[in-house]
Amino acid sequence: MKRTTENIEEQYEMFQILNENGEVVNEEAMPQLSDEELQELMRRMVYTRILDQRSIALNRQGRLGFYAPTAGQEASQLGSHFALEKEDFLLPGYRDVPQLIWHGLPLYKAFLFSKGHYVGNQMDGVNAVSPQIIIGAQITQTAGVALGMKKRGKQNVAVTYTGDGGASQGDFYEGMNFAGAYSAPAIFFVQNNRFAISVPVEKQSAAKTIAQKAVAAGIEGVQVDGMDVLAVYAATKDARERAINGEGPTLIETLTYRYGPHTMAGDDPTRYRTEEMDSEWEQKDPLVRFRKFLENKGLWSEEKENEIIENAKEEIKAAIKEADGQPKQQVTELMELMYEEGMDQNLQQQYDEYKEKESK
Ligand SMILES: Cc1ncc(C[n+]2csc(CCOP(=O)(O)OP(=O)(O)O)c2C)c(N)n1
Ligand SMILES: [Mg+2]
Repeated sequence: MKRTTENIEEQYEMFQILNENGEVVNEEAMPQLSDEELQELMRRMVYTRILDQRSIALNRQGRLGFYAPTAGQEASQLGSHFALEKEDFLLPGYRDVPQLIWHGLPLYKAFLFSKGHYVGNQMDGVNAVSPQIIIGAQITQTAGVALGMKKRGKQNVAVTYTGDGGASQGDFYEGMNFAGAYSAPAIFFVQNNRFAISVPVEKQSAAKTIAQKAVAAGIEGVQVDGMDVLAVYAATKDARERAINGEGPTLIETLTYRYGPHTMAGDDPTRYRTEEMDSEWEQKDPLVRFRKFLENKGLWSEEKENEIIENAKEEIKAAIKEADGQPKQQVTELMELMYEEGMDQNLQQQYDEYKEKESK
């Protein structure tokens, strides 16, 4: 018997363009981006880092509800999103609010999502569904959305984001397999931040890379340095082009790290991560690396960055104020949103009771 899994990971060597010192190590893969586009990428990463810091503080003050920190994952989240078009459809996970914001979701709505308000789940005019909490559920949905796009002859892709934990779910295999079978224009984006809450990726799977899981579905798979915004952008751009050309879906695995806790609901990462591991990953920071690259090209300054930070703080302040000003949601509103018609007797009774209470 020939052994087929031996050394398979060698085919999925990590794709990188910028090393940890911000030096270009893969000139031929360098994406065609203008100076303005490069600066815009950095602006989005700086803005998102501030948004993360402010969201954590607001959560601690009790002004936000559910929040999953993003610092460390900016290159994976924003580099990939930068390769997409407005008409592409996003199916994010709970940590992927930044991509939704850059896809057009107003900031105050992102805050309302965090507060559990239904308005924060209404994606009017944004080609996306609200962030999925059920691990892996968005992956099969993505196959469906992508197939729909193909049947309608649209030149667009459906992109889903999940984590290493999501790649350990059954839905992950079903979704990729289905999309592969129909050559649907989908991108399955896995941010491998090494942990599913406290469970290390090594304990989730015997596969040495997540990218190689594409093999069984007969689709392309690539492992990318998730702290290198240019590599993530280039890999996503390539996947998008192939999908639109009818060449089928791609699985993109980014190697990344989440500096903060899993969510703000009491997770203590010191129980499952070492200080050495944290500092090893901080050396790879996506903002530090890209800042060096831009500075060497004369495209970045401290002054410019401070301006972005101040502007972000102002916008965040205004957005949280707007979210706070949203009328409190009513139970009956939630029921009306679920049922246009056909509430059963039991629900109708509850509806009437709440309607009565709310009118007082
Ligand atoms: C089907 C399902 N099982 C379990 C959970 C509980 N849960 C919430 S987040 C999480 C870990 C997910 O890890 P990963 O996919 O790596 O994403 P990350 O949080 O690291 O970004 C789990 C198990 C859930 N939400 N849904
Ligand atoms: Mg994870």
